[in-house]
Amino acid sequence: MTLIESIEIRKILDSRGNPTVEVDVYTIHGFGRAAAPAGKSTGIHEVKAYPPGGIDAGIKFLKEHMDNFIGMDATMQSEIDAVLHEIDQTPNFSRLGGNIAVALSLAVAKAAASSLGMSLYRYLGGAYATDIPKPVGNVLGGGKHAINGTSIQEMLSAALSDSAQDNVFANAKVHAVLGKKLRKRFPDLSIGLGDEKAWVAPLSDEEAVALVREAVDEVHDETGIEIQPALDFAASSFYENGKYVYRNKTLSTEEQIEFVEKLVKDYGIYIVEDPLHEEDFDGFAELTRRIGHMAYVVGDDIFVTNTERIKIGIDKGAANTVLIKPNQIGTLTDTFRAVKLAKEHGYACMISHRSGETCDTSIAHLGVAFGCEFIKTGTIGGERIAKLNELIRIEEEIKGEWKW
Ligand code: 2PG
Ligand code: MG
Repeated sequence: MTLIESIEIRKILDSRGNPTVEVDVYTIHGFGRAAAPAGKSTGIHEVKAYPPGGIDAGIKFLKEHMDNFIGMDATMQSEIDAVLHEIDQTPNFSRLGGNIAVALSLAVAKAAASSLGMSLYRYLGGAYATDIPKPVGNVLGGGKHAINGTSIQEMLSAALSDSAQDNVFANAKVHAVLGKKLRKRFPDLSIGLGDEKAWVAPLSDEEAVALVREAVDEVHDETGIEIQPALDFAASSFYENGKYVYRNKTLSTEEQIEFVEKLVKDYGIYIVEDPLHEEDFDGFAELTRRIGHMAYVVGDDIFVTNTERIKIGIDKGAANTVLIKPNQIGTLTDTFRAVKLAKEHGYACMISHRSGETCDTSIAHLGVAFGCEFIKTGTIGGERIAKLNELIRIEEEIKGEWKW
């Protein structure tokens, strides 16, 4: 029933118009399809998305090794993921490509779930996986995701009610309210959207943070839902020669820590991601000492969903939350191990999309299955709402079963 009969791989478009991979896995009684996303502000320690010859070379490599997977049991996820490592034979998927590995790995899990007649979140998480992560959505930004935006890559809205549906709508409302504010402030400019459909406007970082705080508060007043602002600095992308180079200022590490601390205190920032560059475990630890009691300090590029790097962070007290991106590490099993390690040490987890996406909904299921506290996956846009709407469906299914 769950034996793999055949696998297909193809190139499809992602939300930036670039090629990405989609994998189909057929079992005797089931089918799973998954596509890989693509990062732009990628961490240097992520696995390689594709081998040196690019996406086509990766697809060719998988096709040459496809026989290894045929006849395997799709429910033996860790064995399948071990075969992905075996055929690649490098520590960072530089022959197969992590994006190809992750698409296959996720498609296998979906095929297994489908063969058993189960939803992916239920198959992976079991009967008690009933908590829905709080959605955190990008509403204003810049960095590598937009031309002429803020230096801070993402300013986000985190809606925190008990209803995933209300939260999803609240974040979308913050996006809309912010749009109106920007049009009023810049009547003669056409305000654009970045890669994740967050607004892009000629504001300084401080002005932008203040505006997001205002929008969040307005939507809170209107809906009664608790909503807090969040930031993803993606600080590695503007770290040059030991300094943080903003459009209007250049900061040393100590000054950057002070700046982040001040923003958190002045604007009640609830979540701060990648406030320092990806090798600065000590800086992360110092900042966590200062603000860890009042904010989630999230490691993305510094941890890259990699247990070896998360371990270093745990030992040093760097951050208190791990960003989880399956394609940073290449397989579902490695992703699960990262979540497990984080949770064992009291770290929270935020599962995340990438800036280049497809309509694949896997991360909505993984977020519930793995008990992640947060899911970061935008507020609007087809490839973002695919996941948000899936979250609403999952919530409906869970609430239908759990009447108390
Ligand atoms: C991030 C992500 C997603 P990218 O930095 O957290 O928002 O961006 O996919 O470009 O790495
Ligand atoms: Mg990030």
